[in-house]
Amino acid sequence: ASVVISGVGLWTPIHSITNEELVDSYNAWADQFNAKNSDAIAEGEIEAKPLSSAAFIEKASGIKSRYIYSKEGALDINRMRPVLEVRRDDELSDQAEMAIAAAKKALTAANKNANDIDMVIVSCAYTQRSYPAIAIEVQSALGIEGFGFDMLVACSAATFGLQRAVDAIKAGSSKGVLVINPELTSPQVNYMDRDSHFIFGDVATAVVVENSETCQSAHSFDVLSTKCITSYSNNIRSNFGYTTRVTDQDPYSDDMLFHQNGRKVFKEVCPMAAEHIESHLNSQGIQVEDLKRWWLHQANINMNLLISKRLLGRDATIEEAPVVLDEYANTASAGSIIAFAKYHDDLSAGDIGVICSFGAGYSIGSLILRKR
Ligand code: CO8
Repeated sequence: ASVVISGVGLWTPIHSITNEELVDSYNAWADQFNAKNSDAIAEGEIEAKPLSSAAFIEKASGIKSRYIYSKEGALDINRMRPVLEVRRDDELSDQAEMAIAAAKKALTAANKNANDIDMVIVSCAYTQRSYPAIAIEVQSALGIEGFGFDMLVACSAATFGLQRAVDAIKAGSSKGVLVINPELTSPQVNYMDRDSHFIFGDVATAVVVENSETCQSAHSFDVLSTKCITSYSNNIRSNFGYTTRVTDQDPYSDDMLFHQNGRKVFKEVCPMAAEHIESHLNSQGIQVEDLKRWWLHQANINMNLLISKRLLGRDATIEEAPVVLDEYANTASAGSIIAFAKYHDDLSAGDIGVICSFGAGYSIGSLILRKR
């Protein structure tokens, strides 16, 4: 018996924002800011806001568009953040709703129902509240008996959650696990910061992990190995948290939202990720050349090209390392799972692929999979 991934689900919001729409809104906001503050800018007391450009965004990141859970307000230059309605305690939370939509698709793909699952992990970059866990809300809504809990590991939340699931199946303590990544990133995006306003999108992904003996899926993968690593860095950070109210900090300040030193992240994380993938493969007696598919974290096209080139000595083809960030942008931990969801059913039995995430923390997580 082995541990298998037997189903994957992808839920995509209906609303999207193109680079052009985003840049038009940001530039109109920046013009308004600069006009309002023209005296202080002339005096050198305030820095003028520089303009953004769709051409820069596509060239620097590979992103052309992003999905957004609630488009209302995000492009309004007098608001610059999405509007979410407050939901009552007896209504489904936004993240649970996203999670359930992806989970149902994963269960269908795995040919499973709620009775086959006894552990629910909601793992993502943010949860919209501390308790009760979103995972327990999802568990209840889906009618699953067992337990659920939330995990936060920024961009590596999906792979780290999957490692927990694989270990639980391996240990025999669970019969079936749902790992769900409802990435509602837009509330934390600073739409007034040209360096980062384009980076993130909203999405939800879900994966079913079980024992090969119970697997009834048309497209399943043996999990040959998992590997997680973290190394502390302040280069990607958000300071908003439950103590913000009592530290009397401004919840709207740049410091409270996603911010990063993008250049440093790029330089430091690429070699770390390449080394991680290579040493993980080699520990299993697998060579980089043996890989049929790289389902990489989707943060930046140039980053993915660099990582695969470092290992292969040439550019990976789009078939080898599929890209979804042109359409989805960076969806925190869900990126590599979106790539997996969209590009796995063409592989043949015995083909090997790797899912690898890298990001804030720093955190890197990988799973080596073999098509059954
Ligand atoms: N339009 C025009 N010009 C711009 C813009 C813009 N929008 N933005 C920046 N510029 C300018 C810069 O100001 C700079 O100007 P100058 O040379 O005069 O200083 C110039 O363009 C070049 O800027 P950069 O050097 O910053 O440009 P890069 O080529 O490095 O590209 C990137 C910037 C795209 C950010 C790139 O560095 C990158 O992708 N780095 C990797 C970052 C990364 O992967 N981060 C991971 C973060 S995600 C994560 O871990 C999950 C966190 C949790 C989720 C959070 C959800 C909200």
